[in-house]
Amino acid sequence: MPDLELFIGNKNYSSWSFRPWLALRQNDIPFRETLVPFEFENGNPAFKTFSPTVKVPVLKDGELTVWESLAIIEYIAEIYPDAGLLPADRFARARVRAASAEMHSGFAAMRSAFPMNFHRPAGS
Ligand SMILES: N[C@@H](CCC(=O)N[C@@H](CS)C(=O)NCC(=O)O)C(=O)O
Repeated sequence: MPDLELFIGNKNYSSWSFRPWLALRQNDIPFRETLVPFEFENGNPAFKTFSPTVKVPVLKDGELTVWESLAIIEYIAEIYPDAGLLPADRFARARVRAASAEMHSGFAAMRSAFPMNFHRPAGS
């Protein structure tokens, strides 16, 4: 039985944290959420205690530590295959992975121009 704990930094600004959080919540997968704020001038020193990269998100499953949002979602998809996080069809799965990897590793200019901020007033 998985024993999942997801470390996240912020639900308003951290789109990386939000990705696995959403995958878990949307599918009613049980997990504990530990929010460790990252708004520190030189990074939050507490991150060193749970994150190999000193970044969030991080997923723990017992003794296992998984970092990187995409790897976390792949792991969740593997332990909860019925959640349908990845398509059953191999070709469709390959296309989903290609698009996810493209988004994950690219679009830097767009991401920096349009950072996530759910509290930003509409139209601003
Ligand atoms: N590629 C990583 C990005 C993780 C990342 O950049 N997380 C940011 C928060 S959104 C972070 O932890 N920043 C803290 C810092 O750099 O000190 C992933 O997909 O998980």
